Formats: sequence, C-alpha cells, structure tokens
Amino acid sequence: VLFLTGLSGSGKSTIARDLADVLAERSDRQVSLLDGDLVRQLLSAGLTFSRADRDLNIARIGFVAAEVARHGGIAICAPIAPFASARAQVRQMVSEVGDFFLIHVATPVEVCEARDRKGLYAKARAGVISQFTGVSDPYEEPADAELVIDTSAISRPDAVQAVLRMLIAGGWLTDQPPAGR
Ligand code: ADX
Repeated sequence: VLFLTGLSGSGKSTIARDLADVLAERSDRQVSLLDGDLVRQLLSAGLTFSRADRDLNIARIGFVAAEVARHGGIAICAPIAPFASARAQVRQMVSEVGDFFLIHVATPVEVCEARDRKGLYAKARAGVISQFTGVSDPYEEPADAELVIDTSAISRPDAVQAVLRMLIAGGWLTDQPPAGR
C-alpha cells in the first residue's frame, strides 16, 4: 500500500495516477487507485470535513487498501489524511496483511495556495468554505513518512522516480520491466 498524504493541491493525485500507470506496467500485481476526491464521490459520499468524518473517511480507505493488499494487489491511496492518529490506524491495519509506505507530499501551503487549481483556497480565505485544511483546519505533518516529496522542488517525473527508487531499493520492484512486455 502506497499512502500519499498532503495538502489539497500538493500533487498527490497526479503522482498517484502516474504511479498507478507505471506500476500496472512494471509489476505483475493489480493496481487499485483510491484518490481522495473519487472516494468522496461514492465510498464516502455524505461525509463532511469534521475531524470525525475525516477519520471515518481515512478508516474506510485503509480498510479497502488492506483488503487489496491481503489479496496481493497494490493499493495507491491519495487523501489529505491530515491526522496522524488516523494514518497510524491505517498503517497498523495494513501492516497485518502487507507492506505500508507513507509518502508525504510536502509541497508548502503557499505553493498549493498559489496553484489553487480548484479555487478552494480562495473560497476558504473568503470564509465560503470552513474547516479547510491548511487554512482553517490543521494538517499534522507526518514524523513517520517513508518518503517525503516536495513538488515545488522536483518535477513530476522525478517525484514518480523517487517512489520507484524506494520500491526498488527495498526489493519490492525490479529495476527492469517483467520479461515479455
Ligand atoms: S480528508 O481530510 O478526508 O483526507 P479528502 O482527501 O477525502 O480529505 O478530500 C479532500 C478534497 O476535498 C480536497 O482535495 C478538496 O478538493 C475537497 N475539500 C472540500 N472541502 C474541504 C475542506 N474543508 N478541507 C479539505 N479539503 C476539502
């Protein structure tokens, strides 16, 4: 399970999608992508951004990811997951059945806000959206990330390569694509 955590606009979804494509090609395992926005459209539809609902959202993502891992698949998760305790709970759940990597997409809030791809930071600053992570709601920086990526400092391909290098170094992925592909 590759679990990307970081602010809205940090680049989690982009890296997660690229990783899903590369791993589908380079690994014999099935890849499942659990992106934050997508999960909230169905699996977590109706949940708010209160702490309790965020924790429930992350627990659901963790549950699905652990099931994927139990059956030998790769789950790539990309929610904000702002609270350390919820992330720790997922790590615990997944570690019972497979391997867990926490990847902190640590793009500074100023950069995320300058990008403001969805216009949500502006709305949060204007008070239209409340409890917005990084503006009016906390983000607890991970102290236990296996990898930290700042997308304001490295390119999109380099961010993906950093994750692949971590997997290759640990023996989870070979340097070469599987034979015959
Ligand atoms: S989490 O906190 O529960 O992990 P999640 O990743 O599912 O968050 O959803 C975050 C996405 O919801 C953001 O990318 C953004 O598009 C949207 N969003 C809407 N309201 C908020 C809010 N108050 N705080 C953070 N994200 C919000």
